[in-house]
Amino acid sequence: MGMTRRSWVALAATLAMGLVGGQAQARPAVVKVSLWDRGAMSMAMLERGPMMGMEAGHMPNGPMGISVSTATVPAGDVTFNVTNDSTVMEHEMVVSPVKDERTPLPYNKAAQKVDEDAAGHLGEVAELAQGQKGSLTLSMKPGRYVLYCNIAGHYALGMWTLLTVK
Ligand SMILES: [Cu+2]
Repeated sequence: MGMTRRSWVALAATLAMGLVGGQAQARPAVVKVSLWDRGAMSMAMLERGPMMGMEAGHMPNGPMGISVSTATVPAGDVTFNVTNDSTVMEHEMVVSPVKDERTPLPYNKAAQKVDEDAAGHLGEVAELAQGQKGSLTLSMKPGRYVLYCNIAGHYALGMWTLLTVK
């Protein structure tokens, strides 16, 4: 039974290093990302409703969206495990930095897409068919980021969410 005094000391040292050594974390933080929609009629909302882009100042509540397992992750390597949970259409996930949540992302109205180059494109899991999965790992600095789907019309229909890196 029982641990020796020596092993208790070793255990305590390991725990202390775990608490202090946040930067030395070996594994990337993981964010599970679900891309979803409310079915084939979701796109019909585009002509009817207001644009539900980021500048609205609140989280979107549209016919399609992006859900994350955590909205805050530690700085360093972050892995996004993305699933397109739609049964009817393609989605994707693009990552861009956010300076101010109330400033609209650069948007091309004719194309109905965020201007990824102007917004600052950090990485993406592009064009997943329904049911498909994809993964992306980024080295992330502290700050705010937006995850969005940039298939035409989807951002405006509320397909985005915010992520904080601390
Ligand atoms: Cu989409």
